[in-house]
Amino acid sequence: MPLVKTSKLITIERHISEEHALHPQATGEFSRLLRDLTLALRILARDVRRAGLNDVLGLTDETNVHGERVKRLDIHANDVIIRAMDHGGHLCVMASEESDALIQIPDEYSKGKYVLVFDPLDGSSNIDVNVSIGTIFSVYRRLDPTLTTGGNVEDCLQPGYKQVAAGYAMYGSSTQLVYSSGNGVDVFTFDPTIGEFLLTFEKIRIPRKGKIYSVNSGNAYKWHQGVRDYVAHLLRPSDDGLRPYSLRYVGTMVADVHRTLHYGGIFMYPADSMLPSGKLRLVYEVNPMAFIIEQAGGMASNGTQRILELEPESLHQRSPCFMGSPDDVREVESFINSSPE
Ligand code: P6P
Repeated sequence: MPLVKTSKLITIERHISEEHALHPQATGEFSRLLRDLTLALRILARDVRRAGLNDVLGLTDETNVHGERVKRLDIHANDVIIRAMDHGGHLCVMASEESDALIQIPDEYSKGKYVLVFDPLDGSSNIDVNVSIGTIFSVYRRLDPTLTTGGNVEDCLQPGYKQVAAGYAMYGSSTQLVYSSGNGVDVFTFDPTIGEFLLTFEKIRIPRKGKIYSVNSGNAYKWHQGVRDYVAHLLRPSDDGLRPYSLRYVGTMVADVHRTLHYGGIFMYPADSMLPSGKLRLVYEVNPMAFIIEQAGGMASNGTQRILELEPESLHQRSPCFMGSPDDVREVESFINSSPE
């Protein structure tokens, strides 16, 4: 699918302010929130790129809320985002994969009408082998905009369709920021020589159907029958040449979804007999990525329901996810729904 590569020389700040002009009732507070967030992403782009030289690698002796040993870069990324975002007066509360509890805005700082939830460094298991990792974020309005006090957990547990904006940074061969505030998906590439994110692709549209599926096949023996039947279907050659599909799996959600967004196909992390809700976290991984995929014309499902309509019940809850080209997601849903399990 030819990507709409733009010739315009536009920084993300200019782009956000132009989008802001589309919402005259907006106060500019949202634009300033995104400006602060891109500062944090610039810092993380620098630090991830230099991670090997900064001796920021290696394990800490800590584990996070999920019992996973936390790499020092995870903690650093979490701290950078919190410190960049907690004093701007735009947020009433934050939540992070790396923080067990809510992140309250310190008393000395004013509280705003937005909520930020994020995964500071997705794909941490790939940090040491220089495989792409990323930051995922999502912005909501607080439930009661008349309040000027700190937010609460309900502000962070809104269904994904209420997201005001979402996106991710991918720290790979270059650092790219993929972002949507509900007006389509735009891609910005970081130019470290000038310290700016420059608009690279405008209003990306995902292909209706792809030829790539992305899943950890090592879990196949634990999948529900419908998912096993679907993958077996993808691998059976068809007369029209549309099958077999190719398997591509990085093991960093940001990288696998980024490829799916550009090339089409499907990314999956299904539930299985060991993980009945899958592995990926609904609030700060699955919902923001589902928002991006839908804004690009794709679909995102938990196998039976639209991801963005799920009502989160806890900060760190997990959700099965099937996201990507609409024809591919519909096909896996049909296999799941017609399976006896
Ligand atoms: P598995 C990385 O640890 C992560 O949270 C996601 O970025 C990625 O999609 C998934 O887990 C990979 O999990 O079980 O395939 O290693």
